[in-house]
Amino acid sequence: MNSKIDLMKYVADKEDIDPESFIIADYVYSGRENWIKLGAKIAAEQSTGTWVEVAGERDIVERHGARVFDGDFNGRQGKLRIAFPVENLNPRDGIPMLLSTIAGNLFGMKVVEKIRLEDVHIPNSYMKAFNGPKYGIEGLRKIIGSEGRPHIGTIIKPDVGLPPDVFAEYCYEAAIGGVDFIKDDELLGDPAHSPRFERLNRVMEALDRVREETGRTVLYALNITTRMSKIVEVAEKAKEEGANCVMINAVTLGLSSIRAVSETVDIPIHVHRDMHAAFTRDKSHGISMLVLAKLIRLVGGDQLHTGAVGKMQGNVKEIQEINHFLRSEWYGLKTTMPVASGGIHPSLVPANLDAFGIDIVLQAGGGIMAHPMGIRAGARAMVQAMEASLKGISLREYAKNHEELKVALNTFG
Ligand code: CAP
Ligand code: MG
Repeated sequence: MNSKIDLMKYVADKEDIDPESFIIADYVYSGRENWIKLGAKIAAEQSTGTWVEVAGERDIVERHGARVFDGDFNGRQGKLRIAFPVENLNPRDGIPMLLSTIAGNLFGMKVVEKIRLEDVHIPNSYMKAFNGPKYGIEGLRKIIGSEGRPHIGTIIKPDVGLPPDVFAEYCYEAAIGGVDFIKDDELLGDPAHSPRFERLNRVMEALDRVREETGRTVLYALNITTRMSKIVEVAEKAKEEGANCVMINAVTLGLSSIRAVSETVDIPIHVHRDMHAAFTRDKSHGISMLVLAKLIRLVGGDQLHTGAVGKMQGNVKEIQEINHFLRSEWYGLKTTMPVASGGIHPSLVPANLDAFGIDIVLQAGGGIMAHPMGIRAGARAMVQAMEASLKGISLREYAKNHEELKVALNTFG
């Protein structure tokens, strides 16, 4: 950056930052630059500056320049906080422009060695343009008719390849076995072997049978992930065809897709986060899952995968922090129901409930679909593991009177 412009124009004292007028982003970094100099360079690049001073910059930096205003540095690692003028953004442009501002070029700047966006604080003046989740934990519990327990979910496996009639039969078995929630795998969209709306019709017929036979409503999240220009049309058609929930692969499609659907169609939105680990996993460079969770709640995600004690990489403390945020009061927005998924089976139910509490979807794909006694038994085993955990009874003890659980424990360990 040309030293002619005084980099100090992009530095402020904490006292000068009115949280109501700025979007504040918290970063951690590693490198050799002191936090003030590095922060100023990033603030410039992410607002009114570039590598060389340009005409007019001095006149507008006061009003439109981002500012680093806090931080520390130990010679190798550091933290910095940057305030971005909220008036640089129009909330109607939403998440794409917000991410370009707080998580754009900065990741590729030569002066940056490694940096991670850890958290973002959004003022009400920006937030009020967003509706947040339509349903949230309370709304989902009302549909299912649950209280005081987690929801049990499953993912129909094999992930892809099943014809709609077989897929729907598996849904029937899982639902009769006691799951509250069934989803398509993130890999199942609208392939020739399973046309999305034929699959939807078959599954909803099966779940209607379950409601007639048991009185229970079971949610089925149809994966509507498609190209951006079609997402609302597909969501509208899903609702018209009787869907009671839809799923969006939000990272691959783009977070704004959730807002587009949420603002147009009255239906719970289950958010899959595949590809997130490309930038959330490395704790030294990328974007935290907490930031992703905040933005997904903001745009209307009713359920969100946040991690589990299971097969996927994840830090329990970090997951607890994210789940706490999703369930907490935030500018009056409804909550988002966390989903614990990925390698879960009955033996892992106690550990997940101990770690994450009951306001959660405990989701098992293989952990239900691979049960030796069949899918219905697999669902029953998950429900029995939940019942035992909530009663404070050991799974082995409970399994003495519950065959499906006993077989699951012996099979999955
Ligand atoms: C789980 C799952 C989900 C993972 C995603 C899978 O299936 O369908 O995609 O939960 O991970 O394909 O792995 P299993 P996360 O229950 O058979 O593992 O929830 O961490 O986003
Ligand atoms: Mg999957």
